[in-house]
Amino acid sequence: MTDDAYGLAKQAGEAIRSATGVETHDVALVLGSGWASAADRIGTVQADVELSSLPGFPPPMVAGHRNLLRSVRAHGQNVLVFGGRSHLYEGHPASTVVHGVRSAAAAGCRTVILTNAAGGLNPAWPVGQLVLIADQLNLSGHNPMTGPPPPDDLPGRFCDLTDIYSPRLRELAHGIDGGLAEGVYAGVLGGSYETPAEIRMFAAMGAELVGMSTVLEAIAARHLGLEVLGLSLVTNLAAGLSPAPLAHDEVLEAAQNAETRVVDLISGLLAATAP
Ligand code: 8IG
Repeated sequence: MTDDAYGLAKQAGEAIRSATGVETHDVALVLGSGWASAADRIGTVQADVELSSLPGFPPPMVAGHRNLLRSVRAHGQNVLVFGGRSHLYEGHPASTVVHGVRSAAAAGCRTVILTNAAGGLNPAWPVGQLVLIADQLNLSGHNPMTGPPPPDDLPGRFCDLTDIYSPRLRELAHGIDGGLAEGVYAGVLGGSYETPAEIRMFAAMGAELVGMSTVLEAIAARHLGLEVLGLSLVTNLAAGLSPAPLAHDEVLEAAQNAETRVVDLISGLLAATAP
């Protein structure tokens, strides 16, 4: 990634317009692990683009859907679906991690839905629990707003993170799915999972979810004035919390159960936010 991260995102935004043939996208949807199949069912595919063919996106670590950028028409909106994302633990700088969100903004998006799989710290949540991110702890040691200031046509050097996760979108989401929980997401650098002592520390700090993504993207999105919704699927209890290892079929059942709800939730949100 060059020093000119904003310029590169602008180029990628242009490349998205020409590669998809869609002049303006409205909503970006970033898929975390376990979220891929849901996204195939939210609307009509308009175009598929290889993510790594666009300016600023790194070559794929593994081949497959995670390298796919898909333009979907759903509920009167043009949705830009990112099949995968870059993580700090892969060795990417913060500017690369948030490049998708900035490119989506440059392609016209005013809303971003960030999804992830996460460890759960709330003992009341079973595996398969869907959780709206209410707020976050950026414990990654990185921030996408370090480095050269944004160009003059973009918002300035600092940005307010009060209501980083849109209260309006959370309210809409609760109205669509009454079974959604809410919690604070702790975003860590990763590589390793946590020790039980670290999980006790995060719990004392107010975290109910822990994962290795999302927090930098949410900061970059808010900076550019996007409305952000964060959704976590609890796929494991955080270290030290699980009394007994889960049976594999319980996990599969939980994931399957979540899939239909995820499609309904995202479809409902797209319908509710349509212009
Ligand atoms: I899925 O327990 C998933 N991602 N740091 N800790 C961290 N990331 C995660 C976890 C977890 N589960």
